[in-house]
Amino acid sequence: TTATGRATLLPSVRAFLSSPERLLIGADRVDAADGRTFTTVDPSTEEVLAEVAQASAADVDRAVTAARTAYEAPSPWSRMSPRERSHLLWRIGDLIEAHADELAQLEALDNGKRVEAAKTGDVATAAELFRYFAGWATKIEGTTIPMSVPGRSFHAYTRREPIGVVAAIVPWNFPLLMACFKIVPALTAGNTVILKPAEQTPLTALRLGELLLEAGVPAGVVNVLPGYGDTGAALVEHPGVDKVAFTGSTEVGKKIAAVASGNLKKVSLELGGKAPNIVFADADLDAAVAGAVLGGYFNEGQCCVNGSRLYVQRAVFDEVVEGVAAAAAAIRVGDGFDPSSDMGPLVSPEQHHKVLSYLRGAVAEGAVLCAGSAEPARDRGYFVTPTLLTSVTEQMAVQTDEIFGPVVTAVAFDTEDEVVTAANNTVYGLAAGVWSRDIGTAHRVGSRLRAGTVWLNTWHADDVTLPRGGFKQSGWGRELGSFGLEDYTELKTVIAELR
Ligand code: TXE
Repeated sequence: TTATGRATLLPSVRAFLSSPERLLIGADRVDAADGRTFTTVDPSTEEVLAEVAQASAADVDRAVTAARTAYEAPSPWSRMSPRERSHLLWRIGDLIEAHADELAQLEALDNGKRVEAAKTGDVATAAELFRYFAGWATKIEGTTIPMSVPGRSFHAYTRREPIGVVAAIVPWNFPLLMACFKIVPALTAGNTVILKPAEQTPLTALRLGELLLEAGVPAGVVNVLPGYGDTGAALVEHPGVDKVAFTGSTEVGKKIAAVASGNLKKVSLELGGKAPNIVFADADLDAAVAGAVLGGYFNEGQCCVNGSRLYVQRAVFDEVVEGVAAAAAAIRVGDGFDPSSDMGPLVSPEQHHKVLSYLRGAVAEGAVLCAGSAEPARDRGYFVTPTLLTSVTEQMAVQTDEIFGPVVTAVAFDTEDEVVTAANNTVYGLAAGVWSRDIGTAHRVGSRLRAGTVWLNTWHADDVTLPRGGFKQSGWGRELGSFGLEDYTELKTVIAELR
């Protein structure tokens, strides 16, 4: 393990980085069965942070056995009462909060995001998720349902039972938080979990696994298997996995759905997006500009619900574009550990290359860069400046594809019908937004947009209480809130004849 040279690193982070990053199976940190490892890199410095055990199909087998044993009666987990589970979940929330600085530093090192953003966003929300779902553990209820069979008498009711072993396959943009999006409702409902973090960002998942054991989660209830796509694929194929919960690209989501069509395990998918952000001329333009900036560049643009397509009514187009361009130009790009940075690097060389290629392609096709540049922002590290493109057509790749970087396109529109058609002209349907002072316009347009989340006069406003997920090719199922919990249960109908 190569520790990084940063002066502000906590001793606990240094200690974690200097110990071998092994798999977590049952209660044990173990090497991969075939001894393979991979490295994870600091996106600001391109330095190797750690060498991490790389799980193969043999390790997936071991983890499935551990998760299955932990699940099946009479295991401690299967015997734990809802109230005990509730208390345990709350304790984990407290433990995450107690380790907030450490987790935030690890996240910032591995992903590149600002330490402060990781602490107040990712880590704080992760802790809150445990607390919110702690309340649900004692409230997973069924219903009694009347039956009408002439001359006979019945008592029929439903039960919500855990599904079994859940494979959680997560991406690198919010590594800890996306892991918790899946682990928390899974545990609340009584499942066991095998977590496969993204190859770019395995560190906080491994640290979380340790904290869960420390909080009292029984061995085998959560296992952590770092690795690449083949590790994820082995989980999807494994007959001992009952459900796959995935967040990532639409491309991989389709592969997972195809494999699951063979073994019919339950699948929930949270996939890509290309959210339209619609500004009407009667909007509060200062708020709309601020919302477009937050919606466009939050998390270095690496967020599935970012408002990457800005549509502005023609009368205010120039004013809004100038406002967003000025704000984008003022964003200071730099190391996530430097308190003066507003935006860190992208996560990986692949993502850096992808984003710059889209920008160069758009410029070659005639798009105009009003802010930012299609060149790397620095010689070292995967930095890109926040960009705003105009003179974009609906056919350009920069307008149709999910880019996942700080890239916003701005297009002018005249009528409501025209903009609704353009906004919905995408395979994605994750998020959308409308800015207007007319509540009729805002709610009417909101109802016409085909997206799982619609923001009216705001962007990125969110809570762990609210379901989220995608229409169209943005996914299957919903996460968080009570709706999200349902996706981690099987519904059983029990019919008793009263003789
Ligand atoms: O995603 P992948 P990548 C989008 C975004 C980004 C693009 C590519 O546009 O630029 O996807 O990113 C695991 N079976 N999003 O390549 O490959 C993989 O190891 C099972 C949007 O990083 O989808 C990782 O753990 N698992 C998104 C996870 O899937 C497989 C967030 C996601 O990686 C697998 C991330 C397979 N065959 C990227 N192949 C969002 N919705 O927020 C890979 N994986």
